[in-house]
Amino acid sequence: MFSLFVWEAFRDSKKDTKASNIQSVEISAYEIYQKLAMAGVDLGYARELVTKYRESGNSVPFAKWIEPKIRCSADAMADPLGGRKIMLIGPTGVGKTTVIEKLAAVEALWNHKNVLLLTSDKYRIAAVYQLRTYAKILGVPLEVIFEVNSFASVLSEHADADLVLLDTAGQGQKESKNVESLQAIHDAYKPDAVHLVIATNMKYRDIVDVVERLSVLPISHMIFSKLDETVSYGPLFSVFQHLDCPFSYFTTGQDAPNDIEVASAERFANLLMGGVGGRARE
Ligand SMILES: Nc1nc2c(ncn2[C@@H]2O[C@H](COP(=O)(O)OP(=O)(O)OP(=O)(O)O)[C@@H](O)[C@H]2O)c(=O)[nH]1
Ligand SMILES: [Mg+2]
Repeated sequence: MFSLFVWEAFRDSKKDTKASNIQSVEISAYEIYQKLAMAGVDLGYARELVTKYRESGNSVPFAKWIEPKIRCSADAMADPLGGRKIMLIGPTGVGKTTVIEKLAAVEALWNHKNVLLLTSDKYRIAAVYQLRTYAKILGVPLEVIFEVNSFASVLSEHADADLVLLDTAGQGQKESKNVESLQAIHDAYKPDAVHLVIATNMKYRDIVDVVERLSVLPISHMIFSKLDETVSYGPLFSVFQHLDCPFSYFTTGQDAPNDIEVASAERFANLLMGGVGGRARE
């Protein structure tokens, strides 16, 4: 399949490429396409990228060329949190609560911020218990939001909080009611940033479906969790075709607070070209 594509895509280039360069250009384009395809990048998108890369003159390695196309908080020198009031949304089980725990630990312990934890995931007693235990260990307050109209009083009670992190219940694939209640929570909370958490081991079609359903909310950032649980990062990269907002964080394991890093394009480009997704510093 690949060789057929390579032949068709690069056949015409032979006409205007010096004979001595043909071999290396073709092999490199072939390898890049193959790596993108192996990583699970949407094939049409992979073809488009390789063609554009060739048109750019191949003056830098592909991984470097693609970096500016991967919008990440670390590269923009932007605050990855995106403000004071943060809201996390995403499908069930992707790691939202774990991200909240990691961010709370990093910001409270390392950056000495007054952190307030909120959760609107009131139905799952075990989930609230888990977050409450963690909040106690960190010595930060946790408030459970039972009604959307309690946001105003809770926020004014904790007006001294430098950072407010709101955890929400997971969104099942087919529950439109949940999206409506999430919207009501958003409107009452009025967050500065909405981070959509996507797990790297999700299927591309499911990611697109989640993005489409949850796009009724003003998603400002994407967090990619469970980088350690896959070797194909292409579906995540293809998300840029559907949602134009930066990656804020990557998570690389279950260990809080260690397994979280601010997203960088260099890291992601490396993963896309066959790197491994465990902790960056190991
Ligand atoms: N391997 C790995 N596991 C993770 C990572 N982040 C979270 N997990 C695990 O994924 C499972 C689900 O994590 P949660 O944080 O409860 O996920 P959630 O999105 O809050 O789930 P719901 O509230 O049920 O929607 C837990 O077992 C976590 O330890 C990660 O980066 N890597
Ligand atoms: Mg949770």
